[in-house]
Amino acid sequence: MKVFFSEDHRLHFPQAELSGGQFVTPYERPSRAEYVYQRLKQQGLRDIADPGACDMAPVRAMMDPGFLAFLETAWDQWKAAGCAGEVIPAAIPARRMQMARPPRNIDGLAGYYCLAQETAITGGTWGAALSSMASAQAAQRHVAAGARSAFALCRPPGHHATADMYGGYCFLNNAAVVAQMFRDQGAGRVAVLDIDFHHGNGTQDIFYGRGDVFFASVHGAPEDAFPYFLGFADETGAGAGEGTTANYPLPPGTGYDRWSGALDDAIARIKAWGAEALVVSLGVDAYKDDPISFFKLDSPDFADAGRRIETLGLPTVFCMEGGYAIEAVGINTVNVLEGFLGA
Ligand code: 6XA
Ligand code: ZN
Repeated sequence: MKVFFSEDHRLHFPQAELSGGQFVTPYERPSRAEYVYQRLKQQGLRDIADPGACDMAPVRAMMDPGFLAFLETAWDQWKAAGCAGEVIPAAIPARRMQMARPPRNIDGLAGYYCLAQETAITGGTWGAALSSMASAQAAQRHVAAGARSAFALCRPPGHHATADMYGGYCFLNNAAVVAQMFRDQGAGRVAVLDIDFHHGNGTQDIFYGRGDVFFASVHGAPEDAFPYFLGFADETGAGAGEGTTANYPLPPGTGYDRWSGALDDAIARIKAWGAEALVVSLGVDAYKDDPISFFKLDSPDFADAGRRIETLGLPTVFCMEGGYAIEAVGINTVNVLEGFLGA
């Protein structure tokens, strides 16, 4: 399986993440990607290429122009306003406030485009987000050219980002752009299968009203887990998209038996629906020792999950999402890929 990976992910490493009322070193840190990279090489997955530049056309076609301009200039605006630290807005529009008027003030503007305040923007964030997207796009092109599968070692991750909001460590939704690229190139029906511990609210939101992209997610129940406000089982799509969203929220302590039952159901739904290409949002934070999650998967379970995903028989792009048990992130991620490959 060919891997796409850009060293530019290192450009994004905020000093601070807001967690439990404290600023801590971000869980989403560069060493995560380094561990995956090392493990890939160790296991003989050595066909690793730099993706080159991000193609902005599919990004611009999907994302809100004001949001993209904000991400690109947020750091400079923040510095110009005399702010000393990293970009973390104080206020986010809440119930009954105006959503149609982006503020001029950069603190207000950041709040306008933010969905969760743990995620800081730095001078390197935009470049890293573009490099992450570039890896996803290169993986998609590789599969579109005939390969059965490819792995985009994306960092920062993407599945929480909507067309106009960042947060949950995500800025640009890599998986959503990959799905749309398959559609643009002629696939009639594309599925996104999100196995990250957290609900892929951004991907769901982008495709919620559409009948051509199926979104399935197995995740920590929103009553108990970030992103808290989306990912319930009764969210099934709207309008033309009715029936093309499938959520499997699961409670604290969920182990592989129950988790894999949900995965099997999601796979069956995708198969019955008739997807022609598959994008996997590959987070490994369902791992038992993940510091911010509450499922109980063990390392061999990830290989088994990869085997099950393979049974769909579809052209498949894997996009890296979360996973924070640093050393195990490499093992668990590569286990999914090896399971898929039947290794
Ligand atoms: C921050 C939780 C962010 C979760 C990020 C993640 N309070 N998403 O791993 O998949
Ligand atoms: Zn996650």
